[in-house]
Amino acid sequence: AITHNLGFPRIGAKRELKFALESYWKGESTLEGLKAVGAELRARHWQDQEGIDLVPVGDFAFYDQMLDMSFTLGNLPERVRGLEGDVLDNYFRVARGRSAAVADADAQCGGVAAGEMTKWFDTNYHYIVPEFTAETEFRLDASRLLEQLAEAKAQGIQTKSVLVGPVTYLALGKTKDGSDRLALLDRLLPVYRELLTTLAAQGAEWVQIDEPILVTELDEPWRHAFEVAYHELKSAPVKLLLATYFGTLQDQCYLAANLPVAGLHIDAIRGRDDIVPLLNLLPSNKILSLGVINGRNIWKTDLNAVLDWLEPIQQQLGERLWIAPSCSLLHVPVDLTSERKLDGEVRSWLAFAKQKLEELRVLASALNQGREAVRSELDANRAACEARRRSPRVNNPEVKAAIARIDARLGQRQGPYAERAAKQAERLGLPRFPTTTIGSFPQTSGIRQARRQLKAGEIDQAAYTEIMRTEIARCVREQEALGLDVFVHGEPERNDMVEYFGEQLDGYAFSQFGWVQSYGSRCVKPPILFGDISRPKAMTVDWITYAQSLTDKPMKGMLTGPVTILNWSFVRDDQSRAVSCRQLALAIREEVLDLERAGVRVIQIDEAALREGLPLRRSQWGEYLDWAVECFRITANGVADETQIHTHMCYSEFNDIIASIADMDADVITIETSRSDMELLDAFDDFNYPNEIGPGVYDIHSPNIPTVAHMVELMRKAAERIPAERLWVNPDCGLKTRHWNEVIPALTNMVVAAKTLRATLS
Ligand code: THG
Ligand code: ZN
Repeated sequence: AITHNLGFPRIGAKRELKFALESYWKGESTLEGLKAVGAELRARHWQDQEGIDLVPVGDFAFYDQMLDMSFTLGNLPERVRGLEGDVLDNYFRVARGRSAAVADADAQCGGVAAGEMTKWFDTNYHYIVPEFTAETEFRLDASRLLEQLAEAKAQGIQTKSVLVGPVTYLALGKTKDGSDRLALLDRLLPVYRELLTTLAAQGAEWVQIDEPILVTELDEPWRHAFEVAYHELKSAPVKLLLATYFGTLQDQCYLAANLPVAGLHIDAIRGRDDIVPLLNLLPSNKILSLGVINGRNIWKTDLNAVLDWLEPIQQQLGERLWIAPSCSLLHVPVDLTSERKLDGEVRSWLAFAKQKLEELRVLASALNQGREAVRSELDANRAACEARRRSPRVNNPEVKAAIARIDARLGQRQGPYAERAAKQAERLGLPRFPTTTIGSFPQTSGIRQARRQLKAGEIDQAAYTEIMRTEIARCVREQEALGLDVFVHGEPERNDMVEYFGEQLDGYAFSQFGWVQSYGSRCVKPPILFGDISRPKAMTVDWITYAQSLTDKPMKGMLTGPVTILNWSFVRDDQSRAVSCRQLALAIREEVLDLERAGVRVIQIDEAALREGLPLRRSQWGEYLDWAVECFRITANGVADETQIHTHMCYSEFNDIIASIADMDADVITIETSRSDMELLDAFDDFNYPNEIGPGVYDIHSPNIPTVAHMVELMRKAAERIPAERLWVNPDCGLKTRHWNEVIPALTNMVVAAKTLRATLS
């Protein structure tokens, strides 16, 4: 079997690309310097993939691979055409808004609006959405791909150029004028063909053309687009490997198997069920590439188990079998050997990008030369997998017993919303249109410095706690001065809302360098959920009770919900997500009850990523939402009627899941609506949302200070749909990425807006 890779992480094992980008954006380094870092990283990453037969070229991007494709296809938004500077500066204008050399690492506009960013399938990676109008024309700029191909060849690499395919490119874009983007296919295909011809002329033999949209439910016009596209491209003088990943082809197997391309790659982890039908359907001249190494998690592959099912396929396909990771390795950290502090036992179960490619080489040797050729590697792998299965660190009988005891009562509040609301009103004594914030206040450089010093051992835990308490006191003081109604402690002690809880739960491990690109230069370090989850001790109670001791206003307890923790972690592959989520739900529930016992009257449980976890296929949404909502209810609903439960969701385009959100039965939900001028509240026209809601009126993603008039206007729109007595006034997300000098005037205006509403709308 031939081995290949679909893509390698580009951020760098020590996040070199991130630091080079941010330095360039701050004006502290030159464009040449940045380009040199890019070239170095490409060269190093090709080196890192040594021993793989076909290595991806063109998977590197300075910001995003979809944006790269837009530039390759000459599809630049009108607003950046003809601006001066290097192409790369224009590229950053689309990626981040404004010009490239503005001294603020935060992505904000000033003149040029940034392209919209959205999630790449069900990953935590975000791409820049291609923009179309009925007039969009495409024009080839192959320079990036040609340069990188030349670089790779000079390095002696056996290449496979990587592109986003035409149908996925169109499907993931948006038209700005309501026209049909599929109508652009005829204009797009000649440019793709020219691109393939150009690559061939420079010696490209294989081109990987990514069409992950094939694992989603496609209607007839989009299926037809695949036929049209690949018949048009078949005459190009290259061999095309059509790559799908992240799911199953199901009833699109026949379509995928019969497109006129040289080979088909499928995700053999998530799309295992497609293999048998494909083996029957695939024409006998085609390559079948099986993605047998999971590109979405950090576990060692059970190599012996894979060989057990792969060997018969190898018998059948012979030379036509290729093997690879399931998808691009963009979604996993680079190198396990960078880790210095990981617990040795957990470490022995893990594989990051480089280790995954090593596994691929072992599999290929076993297939090509027989298992004996790699006996010691296979034995070591078997021992590691068995140790993991049996480890008492993974299996906690008490947690398993608690899961078995879960029943519906656990997720049921004592009284219905109306009764709770009355009791809470009496206890909290809030005005109409109560004001609050979502949880975090600015993460100042002082806070980040203290965290660095603690990690480096320059200050001790007591000194760190003292600095954080000082920050909390500052947040309380500012909120008093602003006149907000429900306070938060500001979360100075938290790095990331998921990592923070992962670090405190048993069953979680965390890495030092396990960064994964989230968008542009921004990364997350997902904690590793490896075992049954339990909470050794209270996690937030001391911070919140300290904050509450400084004020008479109600202080919100602030937690991340189980679904969000799950969706932003590397999770177990040895039990279902639903079971892992229930374990998290029970652990966070204990924290909720501890907060309540400590006298905390309002508890917010964020489910920022609940919507993000939706399966790619709508047919599976119901099942996911059932357990996701159940888990939230287990976490939240054990409290007395007098305790007010809040939740918060980001990117709340949730018209289609509004009933599930109502089922969560939180007393108050705060959502992101400000950017869409309350359009999101359209969902409430057809659905009578029963509880309280805070439609964000301050767009925290922008440095602009919202005016009183604007916020009053937004709330008036909201009041047309939701009774005024159930409305809250708040920003649309946490304030940790903003500066105090933005936050204070914005919140001052927000409080005035609430007072205006009380005076005029009551
Ligand atoms: N946490 C996690 N996942 C997320 C988000 C999050 N996914 C979706 C969304 N939010 C992505 N947004 C961001 C925003 C900012 C950063 C990362 C993802 C960010 N990261 C720092 C960086 O790259 O410098 C690293 C911060 C750190 O030191 O921990 O700024 O909120 N899990
Ligand atoms: Zn948010």
